[in-house]
Amino acid sequence: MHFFLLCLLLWNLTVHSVSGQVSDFIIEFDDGSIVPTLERSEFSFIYFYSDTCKYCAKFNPVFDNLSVLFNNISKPDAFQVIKTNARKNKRLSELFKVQHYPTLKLLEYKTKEIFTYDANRDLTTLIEFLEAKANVKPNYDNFVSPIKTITNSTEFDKFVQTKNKKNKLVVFTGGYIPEWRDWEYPAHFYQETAQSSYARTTDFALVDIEKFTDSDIFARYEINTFPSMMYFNVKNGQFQTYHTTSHQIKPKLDDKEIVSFITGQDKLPWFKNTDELHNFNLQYLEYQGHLFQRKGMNLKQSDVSDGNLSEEEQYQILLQQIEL
Ligand SMILES: *[C@@H]1O[C@H](CO)[C@@H](O)[C@H](O)[C@H]1NC(C)=O
Ligand SMILES: *[C@@H]1O[C@H](CO)[C@@H](O)[C@H](O)[C@H]1NC(C)=O
Ligand SMILES: *[C@@H]1O[C@H](CO)[C@@H](O)[C@H](O)[C@H]1NC(C)=O
Ligand SMILES: CC(=O)N[C@H]1CO[C@H](CO)[C@@H](O)[C@@H]1O
Repeated sequence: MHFFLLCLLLWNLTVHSVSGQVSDFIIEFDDGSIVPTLERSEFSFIYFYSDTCKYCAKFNPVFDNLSVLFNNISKPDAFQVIKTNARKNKRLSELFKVQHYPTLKLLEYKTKEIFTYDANRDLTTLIEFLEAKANVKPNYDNFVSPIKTITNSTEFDKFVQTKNKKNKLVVFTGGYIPEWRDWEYPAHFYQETAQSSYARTTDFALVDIEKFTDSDIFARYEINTFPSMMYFNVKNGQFQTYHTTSHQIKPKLDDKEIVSFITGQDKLPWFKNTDELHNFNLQYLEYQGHLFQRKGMNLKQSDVSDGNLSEEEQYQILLQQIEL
């Protein structure tokens, strides 16, 4: 009996801490609650959806993010993001002449002015629209990112050594790299990857190199190109590196690269310790590694002419030299 109660209690706690969060911000109304819902906000951004529409399914995560960023903000009577199942609740959709789903409309309650939103349904464009039309700003404090931000080497060691049955991915990047400028955004590809099914096996972290306070891990793991990443296996402590040094020529670091890295599709070597990593890197340094630093990919740009060889040609030469 006691055991059963304990299980029930734990189950409740788990359910609340995991899935309670986003739903706290979602406001849904039906035909019976149109007036009280609409009258409490100066502006309402209304999402008309149906259960079976494909584009609604695609838009739902964006709507969730939007609700997290805008609902329950410091002036709750100024603006709200709300939704209604328009197939089941026809009163408002008939009034608003909604013919297909998803339909998004912004209502100004006092003036009864209605804007139909027909631009891209991505978060960035939506936020710009709402800032311009309803004069509201997203509240990023509402969004709880699963990505840990690491600012010093002590924190880094603590993170990678956390024993919780999950591997650890750390991305090293900086705000000066365009694709990483808005990584804190809920819809950034890194945030999405960290919230995807890979979250079951991997903990995600980020080192913003412009805010890092020491250089220990950069020296220890020979990290000198950005963006780059490392992956730590929780079971045996071994790790892999991705583009952390200039000989690992990679064009970019996006969600596809992250996924193929953590799923082992890249077939990169595992290192047991930093000596192994150092020896691995050494074989490249002995050969003309400086020739293989390429503009735009490394922190330091090489001033040595590359003789106009393509990236692939240079890499092939490099591989041949190593085999000698
Ligand atoms: C929304 O605001 C109310 C009142 O300030 C507060 O009690 C509630 O916890 C808030 N909800 C969320 C999800 O922040
Ligand atoms: C590292 O960062 C953590 C979190 O910001 C901080 O508590 C800690 O004091 C820092 N340690 C050092 C050695 O700077
Ligand atoms: C190499 O590139 C430079 C500048 O882009 C060009 O002037 C030169 O003719 C090229 N050399 C060869 C061998 O293609
Ligand atoms: C609260 C939140 O951030 N929700 C969603 C944001 O968008 C991503 C992907 O689009 C979803 O995975 C999140 O659940």
